[in-house]
Amino acid sequence: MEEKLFKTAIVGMVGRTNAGKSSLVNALAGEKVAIVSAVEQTTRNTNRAIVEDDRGQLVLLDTPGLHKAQGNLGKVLNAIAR
Ligand SMILES: Nc1nc2c(ncn2[C@@H]2O[C@H](COP(=O)(O)OP(=O)(O)O)[C@@H](O)[C@H]2O)c(=O)[nH]1
Ligand SMILES: [Mg+2]
Repeated sequence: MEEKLFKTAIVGMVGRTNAGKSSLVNALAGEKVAIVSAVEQTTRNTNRAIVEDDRGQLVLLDTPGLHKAQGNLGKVLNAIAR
């Protein structure tokens, strides 16, 4: 029996707010899986997108990103990203 190597990687998107993380995830996925917005802190949970081709698989985790938390929403979003 032939054994085939399956490559997979998990990629965390942890750039600053409004850096274009969700836009990149959507572009790589080829469809809209994450909300893109000029309003900061629109991504409030960790969206997952899976991109596959014959080289392997990427699991993209789009997070709210890390930022200097001001108030409770910011703290919760940082915790989700971490
Ligand atoms: N000029 C420019 N704007 C971008 C680019 N990528 C995303 N944006 C815009 O930047 C804003 C924030 O994008 P988003 O993907 O939501 O950023 P996130 O907060 O890091 O997820 C949106 O208004 C996007 O349309 C880019 O490559 N160039
Ligand atoms: Mg986002």
